[in-house]
Amino acid sequence: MIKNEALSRWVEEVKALCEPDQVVVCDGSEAERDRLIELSLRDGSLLQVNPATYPNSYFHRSSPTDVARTEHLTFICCEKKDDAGPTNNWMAPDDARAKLTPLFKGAMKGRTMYVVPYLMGPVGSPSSRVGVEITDSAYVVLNMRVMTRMGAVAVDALGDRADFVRGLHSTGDLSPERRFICHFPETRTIWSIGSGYGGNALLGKKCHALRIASAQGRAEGWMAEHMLILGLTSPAGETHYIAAAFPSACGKTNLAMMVPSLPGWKVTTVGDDIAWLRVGDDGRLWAINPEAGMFGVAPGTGSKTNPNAMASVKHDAIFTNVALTPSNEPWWEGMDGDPPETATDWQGRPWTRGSGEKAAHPNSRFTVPAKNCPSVTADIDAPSGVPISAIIFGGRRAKAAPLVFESLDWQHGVFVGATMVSETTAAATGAVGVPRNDPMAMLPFCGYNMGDYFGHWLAMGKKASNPPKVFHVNWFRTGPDGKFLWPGFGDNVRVLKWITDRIAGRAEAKRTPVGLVPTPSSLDLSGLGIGDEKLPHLLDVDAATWKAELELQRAFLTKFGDRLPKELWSEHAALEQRLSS
Ligand code: GTP
Ligand code: SPV
Ligand code: MN
Repeated sequence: MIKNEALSRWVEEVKALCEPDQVVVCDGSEAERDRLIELSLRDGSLLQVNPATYPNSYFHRSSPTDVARTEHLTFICCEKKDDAGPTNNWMAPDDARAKLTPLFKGAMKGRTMYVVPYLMGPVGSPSSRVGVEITDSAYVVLNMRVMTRMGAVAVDALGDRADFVRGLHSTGDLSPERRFICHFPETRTIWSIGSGYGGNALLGKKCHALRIASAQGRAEGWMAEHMLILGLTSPAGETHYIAAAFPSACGKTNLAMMVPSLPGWKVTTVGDDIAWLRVGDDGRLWAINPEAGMFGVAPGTGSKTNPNAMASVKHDAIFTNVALTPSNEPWWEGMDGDPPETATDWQGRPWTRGSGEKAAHPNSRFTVPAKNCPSVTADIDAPSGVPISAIIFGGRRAKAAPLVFESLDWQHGVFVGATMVSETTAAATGAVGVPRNDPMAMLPFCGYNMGDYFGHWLAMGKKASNPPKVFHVNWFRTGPDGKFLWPGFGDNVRVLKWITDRIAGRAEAKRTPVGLVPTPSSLDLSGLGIGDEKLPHLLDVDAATWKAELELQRAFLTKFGDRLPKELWSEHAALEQRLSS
């Protein structure tokens, strides 16, 4: 059944280890989907949501202790600890295998072992890569077939080569005590056990397309980044592609499919979470989206904030840990209209409006094919990808970072990305709202030493004769009342407009120590009514705040010792100088 020899050998090895009752090699067909759904409805791992209003859509409730990525249980297992660097958890490969082998031994007894070949990236693209995930979860297979190009198409792309990424996954007993997400970048292998949650279990996504791919990209001269990709077309018909790196639950999906509030502007979606970038013959950076679906944050998603996401979830969706209304429709905080009087909460308990409890888990998610999204275009399947005009870094920060600023050049842009800070969110277990360094939004996802990673960014800028301009945004600055100063969502186009105007040399900017911020008149705020009062707060670069920031940056960069490129210390010194002059 499996023609590829290397794959067939590996499947036999895993079978001997995990001892499943049966092995199913997935082909990605509709018939296979129907079978998996039927089976999941029967064992209760899926419920059908109201087929009249949400055709072909299902609901999954996870174990209550398995609702987000677990960064403290995620490891980079390379031979030398220094190669994982100070920001990753490290385990020696032999130790990791010794620890996890007993957990996988017999783990699939009484279960089916699914072999899931998948292609990351457009069919026929030189940038695309093949992986195979072996899993004992039908929910994982159903999600992988949405999130990747799965089955026969991947087998074809692989041919008889042996260089596919090997991902072994078992839900084990779902105990956080026996949960490990281990990455072996040197052998391009992933071992994940004890979780069924997205980023821990859909191994094509964060494990392959970011942690393994970032290491592979460094070796091969390309980049794997936690970035959305969008196309922005002005009323005059000028199109720019923009890639933006924001940490988890900080607005990538929303920006990627935004409906602009400015008349005549149009946004198209290429990707909402991950970008693979390479230097094109023209010296520009070109990006593909390795994924084929979206695994989006549900809470906060409504027709006002994100109409394209609302349209996307109306059919062929999988909902995880949302609430269900009495009419069996999905519901979450921030959805349209009044909350229902009563609902079943994400843990299956009765819920009433006014109980003060959240009905949906803050990290509840929807899984949908990218093609469900009205703003997705054929660009997503373009083998060449799209040429990137601007890279935007962004964080969730109540203070410090202004609405937008432009970096002075590529090297300064790399420094801006490397010193990004953002408040933690529900996308990972642990406290929410705590500011932390999250370089390039890759802190949890870089598969090697981040000092070397910054060096790779600098090298890519040298390799590209025409690199994108680099910006930083912050949609989450708050005023004295603790409320967001910026309306966000569709109004973010006003910032994108300024960015493309800067690229075209049309917009004015004011020099500040951190970079170039818009002059008040260069931002199109027409019809917004936030002008005189809020704008100064939004654009303010406070010297005292940034001097404190400088010390936090120093402490963070020091961690990398001599693995930190000296250029970043030069940028730090230059910022210090600009702040004191
Ligand atoms: P991951 O899938 O975890 O990588 O998240 P993401 O970066 O794609 O974030 P997403 O777009 O799903 O947004 C996360 C949360 O932030 C949601 O609750 C959104 O409603 C909210 N959000 C997104 N954009 C904005 C914005 O411009 N302003 C405000 N105030 N909230 C936003
Ligand atoms: C994130 O946490 O950044 C996500 C969701 O995009 S997950 O796939 O779980 O990583
Ligand atoms: Mn993400």
